[in-house]
Amino acid sequence: MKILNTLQERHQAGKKSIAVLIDPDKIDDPVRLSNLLRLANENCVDYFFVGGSLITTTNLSDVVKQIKETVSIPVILFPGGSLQIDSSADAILFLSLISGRNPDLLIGQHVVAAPILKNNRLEVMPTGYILINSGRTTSVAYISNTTPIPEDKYSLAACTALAGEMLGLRLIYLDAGSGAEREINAKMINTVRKAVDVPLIVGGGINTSQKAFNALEAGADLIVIGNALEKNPDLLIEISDRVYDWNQSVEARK
Ligand code: 1GP
Repeated sequence: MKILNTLQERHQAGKKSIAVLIDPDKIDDPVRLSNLLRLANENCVDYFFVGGSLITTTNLSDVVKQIKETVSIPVILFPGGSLQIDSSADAILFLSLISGRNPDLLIGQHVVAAPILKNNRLEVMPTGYILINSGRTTSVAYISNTTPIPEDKYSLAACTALAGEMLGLRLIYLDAGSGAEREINAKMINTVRKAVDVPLIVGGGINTSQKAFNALEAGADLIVIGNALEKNPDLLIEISDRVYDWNQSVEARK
């Protein structure tokens, strides 16, 4: 089954998922990556996101290859630009940065990437990407040359997501940016959740299991954890326990 369909089914059933974000730039040691892969595998992580807003190294393919050779968890590219395409992954978030007004990231890069994607087997997942202000300027805000939506402008974010859904985007990704000072607040997640029917991805600054739980409770379908695992890989155990408990309680209510 396609990943998009799985996410839609899980969303409709009220079940939650976890993605671990791997930024190839931060993987300087294959041993560290294999430890993270083992931990992810043992803790029922649903997806790997691979990418970053600025990749300065050339090891994207090596990272994807190592994941594919080690575990059967699907790899979804989370590209910072049209150069970050690797056909050995399973899928790609085809991101349109709809919170910004940078035409290159709304449609320009997509025109360059489309013929490449047409000719390979990656599942293309059309995604409305919405940046929310989270304190100090994040790499993604700087590199994308866009202004994130202020964190208390709930209806602005909701209307942005709604417009994305009406344009046919199949996922909405609310991102505070990697290593964000503040994660996206529950009211913001909940307001956007109520505005759209598509699955909602939430990430940026989730560095405790309580923050992960808050995001799930507010309506996130898939939470993305990256930075925090660099310092504390065992956080994944705590977060996956909470997601497991959540999904068990959904099963028990059936
Ligand atoms: C960033 O949403 C992702 O785009 C994950 O953020 O690295 O802060 O977990 P963190």
